[in-house]
This record gives sequence, structure tokens and C-alpha cells, in this order.
Amino acid sequence: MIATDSLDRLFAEAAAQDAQPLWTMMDAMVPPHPQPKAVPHVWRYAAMRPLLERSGNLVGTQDAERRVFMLINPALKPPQTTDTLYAGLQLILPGEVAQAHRHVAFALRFIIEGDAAYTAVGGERVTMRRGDLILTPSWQYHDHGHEGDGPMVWLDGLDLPVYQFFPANFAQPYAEERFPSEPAPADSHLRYPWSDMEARLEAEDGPYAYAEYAHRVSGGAVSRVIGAAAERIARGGSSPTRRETAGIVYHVYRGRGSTTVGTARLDWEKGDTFCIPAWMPYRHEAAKDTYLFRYDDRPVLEAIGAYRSEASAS
Ligand code: 1HN
Repeated sequence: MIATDSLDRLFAEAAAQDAQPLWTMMDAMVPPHPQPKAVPHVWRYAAMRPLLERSGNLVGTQDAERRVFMLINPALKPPQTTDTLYAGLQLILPGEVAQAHRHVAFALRFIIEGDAAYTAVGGERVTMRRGDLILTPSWQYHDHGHEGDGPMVWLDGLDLPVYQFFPANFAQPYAEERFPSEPAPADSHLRYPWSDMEARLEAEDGPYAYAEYAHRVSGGAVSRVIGAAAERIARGGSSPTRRETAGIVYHVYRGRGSTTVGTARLDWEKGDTFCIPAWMPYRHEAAKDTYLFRYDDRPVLEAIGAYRSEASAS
């Protein structure tokens, strides 16, 4: 026993063994409630749209496998839009092809602008129209092409940060530019048209409605990690105040309003994308008739028994 032992000395010698005391950081290791690192944030389409257009002039799909601006949370690093979700804005121009590849990460696309571009997923070619939700399941070869007029812009949602935490991602280019594909059937499990979702939201009474996308084959969430839903909020209406252990990315399909998230207030309008970190109480208010698209990490949280939600006092 060293006569003059001290905690400082103990900790220094433990650190030399790459060991650290738990008892000085117990609260940080098992906090009383979730502590997301992400902060609430809005990415404005009015600011992003000109940047996308310039990227279209400066970079071709020959040089950029995907021409995308990642929407990175100000408190985090790429590819994090929230702690666990990725969002980006992708541009494709007439005549371009974004070459075929596959990866373990799941992707969804929500179409913001343009039509007549397609995404081919695992041999099914899906035409993309504004408001459509299109799925790219894990490990399916996919390429995008544009045979119509005008720019085509969509929101990409991926579970990429999960594959930083679990280093289980693989990616592979396909040998050709395009993976062979046939036109997808009308009821493809890859495409969820906006008109169907809008009809479901309209069928509900009251100023606020919420509907989840159900996978056409499994009937469950659109993927094992990411779930998706849409909300309708009438002008002057609001959503209930709630919080969830899920992180959420929202996209404004139509309308204008604001969301209170914890102590922050996010103002948004059509085309904007914003995020809600885990466990922060949030509530939307609409200044115009509004439709919001959202995706979240609820399915993976449910799989590990960690999804919780509650109505919370505003
Ligand atoms: C990707 O493969 C796509 O296929 C979009 O369109 C966004 C972001 C990170 C990594 C891969 C696509 C992506 C991506």
C-alpha cells in the first residue's frame, strides 16, 4: 500500500491501463432521461434550392456518384441529421444517370420537385412524382435516371448513422451504369403515392390527423430501422404536444407554420426540412393548411425495447 495514495493518482494509473472509474460518471453513463446530441434545426428550401442548382452546373453525375447536399445537424458531424438518421437533398437533371450501386443502409426518397425521373431498385423501375415515397431496401442495386424535363429534387432519408454505430455497412458498385430493370407494377411495394396518403389523412376528422405508411408486403413499418408517416394540420390548428425516444426528420410537403421543440421554435414553409431530437416535447402549429412528411427511427427502437412516447404538458 502506498502511504500517500490519492484518487488522482489512482485515476492516472488506471488511465495508463486504459481503464476509467465508473462512479465519477455514473449519471452520464445511465442518465435519468435521454440526452440526444442533436439540436432542433430547420434547413430552408429557399436557401438550399439555389445551391442545388449551382451544384447541377458545376458537378455532373460522372463526377458525383450521387449529387447530394447532406443536411447535417449543427451539433453533429456527417452523416448525422439527428443522432441516428441521415437526410440529404439530391438533384438529378434531364439525361443524367446516377450509377447503380447497393449498400446495407436502407434509403427512402420523398419527392420534392419534378417528375418523370425514375429510380430502379432491384430490377423494378419506379417513376417518381412529387409527394411519392419510394423505398430502397437494404442491399438492393439501385440507380436513378431522368428522361423528362426540368430538375428533379428529392429528400433522401437513410439509417446511415446506425451503421457508424454498428460498423456493419457494406457497399458495392454494379459493373454497369444501370442495373437491368422493368417498369414496376402499379402496386409495387417500393412506391407509396402521395394521393393515397392524402386521401387517408382527409378521411380523418378534425384539424389534425396522423397516418403511418404501412409496407405493402409486411404490413409493418417501411423498414427495420426507419418508419415513415404523414400529418395533416388545418390552418390555425395544431398537433398535440408529445415526445418520443425516436429522433425525427420532418419535411413540409405543403403549408406553413412552426414547431415548438423544447425551448426552440422552428418556423417552416413548403420545401423545408427540420429535425426533432429524441425525447424533446414538440408541437406543430399551422398558419396555412399543412401536410408534413416524417421519418423516424421508431422501428429499431421498438426492436430493442426502447421506444417510448408520451403526451406531454406544453
Ligand atoms: C446513396 O446511395 C443515395 O442511392 C443517396 O441515391 C444518398 C447518402 C449516403 C450514402 C449513400 C442514393 C446517400 C447514399
